[in-house]
Amino acid sequence: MAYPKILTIQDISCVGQCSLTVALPIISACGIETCVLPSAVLSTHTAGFKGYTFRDLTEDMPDIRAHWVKEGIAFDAIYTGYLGSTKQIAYVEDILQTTGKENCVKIVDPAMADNGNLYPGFDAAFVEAMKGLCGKADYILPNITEACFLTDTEYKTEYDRSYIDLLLEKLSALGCRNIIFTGISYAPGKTGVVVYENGRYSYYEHDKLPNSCHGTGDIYASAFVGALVRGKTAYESAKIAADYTVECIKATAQEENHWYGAKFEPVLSKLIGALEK
Ligand code: PXL
Repeated sequence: MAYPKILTIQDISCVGQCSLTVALPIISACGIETCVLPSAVLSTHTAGFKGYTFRDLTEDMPDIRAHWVKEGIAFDAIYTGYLGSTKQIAYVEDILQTTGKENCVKIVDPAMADNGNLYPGFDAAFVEAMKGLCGKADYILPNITEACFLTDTEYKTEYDRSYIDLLLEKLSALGCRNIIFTGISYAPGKTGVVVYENGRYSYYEHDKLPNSCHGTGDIYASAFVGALVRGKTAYESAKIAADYTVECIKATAQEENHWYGAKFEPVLSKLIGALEK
């Protein structure tokens, strides 16, 4: 791709270092023109802040899509994250179908759950709709909780390879060809990412840091998308994104007042450096 143009659809959490405030700078830093479609505007993200505002932008989507189609605007890749409503998922499917160039790469991060629970505001109907969206993607990036909701499987914190294989099989049955399965830990002190491409399994393992930060799923997915659209393989992109996310968590360590997100900005140069290799 000469000068790729990507669309990312996810919320603006005005404060909180997640979603669009992470995806836009990270993908832009990868040298890619990044267009945005906000799914909702929140005063903060929903994980830890109380009393946040939530402006649902679902009903703006059809007109925005229609304008783009009229203008002949089309994207080389479309990457979706946190979406604002169940109804919106149908509009997003329409956007995937009508605003992607030929061979448009479709990446869906089913950002809806973590640590065994759905995020506030999501319900079974949202999960059902998300299963359909995942089936239309070239790549999905679930964590274990999201994989369990998408496949009606019991959530476990202790597991072995057979549990992960079962989840991969069930996710494939939704129609997802390539699965980037994040936060998979087979050994104490280690974690990693499974890259499952057309039934082929590979695994990139790295140290698990003692601290964890909110928003690292969005950092990971954005870096993965940036590397993939820059022409790296899925495995290389998964590795680059994992190494970058580790750097972001390290940069945030020992900061009690920075519990709401990860300091991804000071280490952006490391991501850019990895892309040049
Ligand atoms: O990082 C995922 C995310 C995105 N957007 C909003 C969220 C969350 C996770 O809690 O609340 C609004």
